[in-house]
Amino acid sequence: MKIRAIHIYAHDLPVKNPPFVVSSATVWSLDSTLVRVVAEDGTEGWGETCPLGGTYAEAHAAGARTALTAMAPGLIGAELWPLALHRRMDSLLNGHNYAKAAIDIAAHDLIGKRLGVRVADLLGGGAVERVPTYYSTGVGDPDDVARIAKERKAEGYPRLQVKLGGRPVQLDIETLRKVWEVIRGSGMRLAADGNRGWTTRDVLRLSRECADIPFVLEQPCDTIEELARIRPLVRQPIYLDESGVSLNTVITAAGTGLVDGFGMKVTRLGGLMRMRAFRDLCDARNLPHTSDDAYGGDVIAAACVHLGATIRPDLNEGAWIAAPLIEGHYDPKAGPRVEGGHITLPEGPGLGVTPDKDLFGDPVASF
Ligand code: 0XW
Ligand code: MG
Repeated sequence: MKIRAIHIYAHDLPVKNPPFVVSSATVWSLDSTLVRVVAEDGTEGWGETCPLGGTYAEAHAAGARTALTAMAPGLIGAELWPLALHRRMDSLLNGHNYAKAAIDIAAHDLIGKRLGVRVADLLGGGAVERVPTYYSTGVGDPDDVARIAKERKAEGYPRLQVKLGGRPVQLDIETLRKVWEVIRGSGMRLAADGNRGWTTRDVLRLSRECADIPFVLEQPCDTIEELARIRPLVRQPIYLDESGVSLNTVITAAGTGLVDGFGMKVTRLGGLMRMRAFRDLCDARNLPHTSDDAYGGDVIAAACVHLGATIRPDLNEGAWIAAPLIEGHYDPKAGPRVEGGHITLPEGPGLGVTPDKDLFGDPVASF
């Protein structure tokens, strides 16, 4: 199975009820990059990568397209099997996992379509059909966030992630306390995501003043060193998100006991092949984790859901997709959607979604 052609597209994704605010970024619309990979026999696979603006992570939308354009000529005629493909991509460009992820996802989609199996089965199987997700509130006024928490609890979400940070920490403490009043006793799990935005001083205060609330602290500070500093001083479990930039970092974080779990992004690790290895490492160390991406449409959402369906259920913190924040779908019929706090695994083969390519206009580059 070899690659015959690669088409690269740019697509603007406006945020529903903008802006979406996290401590490290405020976004009104997102610049997504899609790839359509065509095999020798004409079978097609889709991939997508969509950074959350320019400041959330070391990922740049136009940079993804430039990296893909640089690699694409060297990928024509390349083997589609993921390991061979990653080795070829690594021989063409160092790093840039978030760009390589789009090709990796398209390869999984294409192989699944060729073989007539779902991506979840390519990733090892054992998939649940109803995949848990979680709701991410955005940084907001404490009463507004508490109202959102109440609504999502009523909808059946098993987990809530409250975005905090980037403002006086007493507002974050007030938000967390108001949310807890609303969800207490419901069984809804709670994460406080600082998105790198707190100083160690602020985390220590928030941890102390919310000591009676069961929640996990997600990526509270910017650096691994700051996380190591607060680690023995807080009572709450710590999850690594933005700093988990590679399997190597994940192995160190898990192996040194730096964290109790992960918020993980498929594109940050370089796609589904690496995400599968990450899932298995977490399984070996009994570390809970998510299967997310920063943003993006139906293609990246389907990739997150397929991987999310295969996570050991007691470790599954949910597959996050941006669908609740986006108007419309690339695939109006099969595009993943959230219902009752869960996402139905798309039916195969491949990712189980067929984007309407007319939505994306002409490719920005074709090889
Ligand atoms: C909730 N997410 C997975 C989506 C947002 O883009 C940020 C992210 C996170 O957990 O940091
Ligand atoms: Mg996070």
